[in-house]
Amino acid sequence: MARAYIGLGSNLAEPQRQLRSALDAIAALEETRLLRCSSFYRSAPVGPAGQPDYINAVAELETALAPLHLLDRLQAVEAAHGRERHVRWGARTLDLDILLLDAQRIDTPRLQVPHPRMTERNFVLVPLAELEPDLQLPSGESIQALLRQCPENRLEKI
Ligand code: PH2
Ligand code: MG
Ligand code: MG
Repeated sequence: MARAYIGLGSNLAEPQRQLRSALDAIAALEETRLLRCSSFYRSAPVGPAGQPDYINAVAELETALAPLHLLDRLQAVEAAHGRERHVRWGARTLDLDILLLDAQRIDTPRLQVPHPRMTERNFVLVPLAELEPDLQLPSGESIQALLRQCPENRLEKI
């Protein structure tokens, strides 16, 4: 079994409802156990201007699915929540990102783990640190050090 941390984000169609529904869908995945979820956070959008605020959270899973199978299942959950892929970093009903898979490093066109932009995003680091305040990334960096270096972005626990 691998321990996985998944970033959840939504800024359309009742974002909190999207995240709750996504957690139900993740809990129902085969060979996977949903262990915990962080608080929900409201965050200012990073990316194109003029989009609504996001709701973000991080969930902790245990899974026997291979990394690309987990990605397939998470993308199916996104699609079932009306996710459409138009604008990079544009508004979305549901985004599920694999942040970490144990200490694995994966670098393929479809999947990069750790998530390549997670260290610059306080809407990822803050909920992740809520779950795992002593976490070390595969790079050896501690989450507390990353949090200190991370750009400020409006973030509020709900
Ligand atoms: N996701 C993005 C782009 N920008 N901004 C916030 N605040 N939260 C997100 O989850 C987010 C974003 C692309 O995945
Ligand atoms: Mg994302
Ligand atoms: Mg994504």
